[in-house]
Amino acid sequence: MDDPALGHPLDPAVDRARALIDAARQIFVLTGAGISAESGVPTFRDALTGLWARFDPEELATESAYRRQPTLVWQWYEHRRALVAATQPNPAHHALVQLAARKPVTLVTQNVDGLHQRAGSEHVVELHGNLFASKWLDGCGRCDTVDPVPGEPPHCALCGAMMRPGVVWFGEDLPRVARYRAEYAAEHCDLCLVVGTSGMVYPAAALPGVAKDHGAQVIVVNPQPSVLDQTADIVLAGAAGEILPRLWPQA
Ligand code: BJW
Repeated sequence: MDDPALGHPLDPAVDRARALIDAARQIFVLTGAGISAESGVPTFRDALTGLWARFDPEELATESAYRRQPTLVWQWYEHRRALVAATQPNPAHHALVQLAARKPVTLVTQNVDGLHQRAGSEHVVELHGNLFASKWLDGCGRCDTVDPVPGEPPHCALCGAMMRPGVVWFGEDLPRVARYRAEYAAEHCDLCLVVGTSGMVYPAAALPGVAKDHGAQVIVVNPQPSVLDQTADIVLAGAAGEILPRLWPQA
C-alpha cells in the first residue's frame, strides 16, 4: 500500500498533465472502450474480459460475417444494447463534461455506447457509429416498414432487405463528416488527450500522431501499456475514472 505521506507515485506526472491542460487553448480528446470499462461495458481486446476474448472479431464485426450469420450477429448486438442500456456514465465521462465547460474541446470517440452523451457531453464525434442506431443493408430506397421479430434482424416489408447495426465494421469507411471533424481537431489542437484505447484500430489510432506532428502535446491515460505510449509526452498509467477527475477542477 502507498504511504500517504509519500504521495501517489503518479503525482508528478499528474501535476505535469494538469499544467499542460491548464495552458492548453484547444484540446482534442480521443476516447476508446477503456473509458467505459468502469461503467461495466466490456472493452474489446482486454485478455480476459474483452468482448473478443471468446469471439473472433472477423466472425462478428464485418459485413460478410453479418451476411453469413445475420441472426447470430444481430443477437450479439441486441445483447450489447441491453448491457449498455443498464449501465451509467462513470466519473471519467462526467469529468470530460467539466473539461468542456472550462476549455474549447473536441471530443472524438471510437465508442458506440453513447455514454459520453448520457453524461452530458455535446457535439460528440462518433467515429464508429452508435450501437442504438440501425440502417438498411441493400435497401430498396423506399424501405420504411419493418416487422420486427425479437432476436431476428428486422426486414423491410416491401423488398425484404435486412436492417443492420449502425456501427462501422472492419473494412468499412468511417462516417465522412465524423472523420473530417476528427482530423481537423487533431490538426488544430495544442493538446491531445487519449483515454482508454489500445491504439490498434485505424484510422482512429493515427490521430494522436497527427496531433503530435502538428505540434500538440499528447497525454495518454491507460492502466496498461499501449502502442500510443510512444507518441505520448505524458503517460498516466491508471484508470480513467480515477485519473481524469484529478486533472482539472470538478464543479
Ligand atoms: C482502460 C481502462 C480504464 C481498460 N481506464 N483505460 C492501417 C493499418 C492497418 C490496418 C488498417 C489501416 N487502416 C485501416 C485498416 C483496417 C482496419 C484496422 O484498423 N485493422 C486493425 C485491427 C489492424 N480498419 C478499418 O477497417 C476501419 N475502416 C477503414 O479504415 O476503412 C478504409 C479501409 C478499409 C480497409 C483497409 C484500408 C482502409 C474501420 C474500423 C472499424 C472498427 N470497428 C470496431 C467495431 C465497432 C462496432 C462494434 O462495437 O461492434 O470499433 S472494432 C473495435 O475496436 C471498435 C472500437 O471502437 C475499436 C477500437 O478499440 P478500443 O476502443 O481501442 O478498445 P480496446 O479493447 O482495443 O482497448 C481498450 C483499452 O482500454 C486497452 O488499452 C485497456 O488497457 C484500456 N483500459 N480499462 C482507461 N479503466
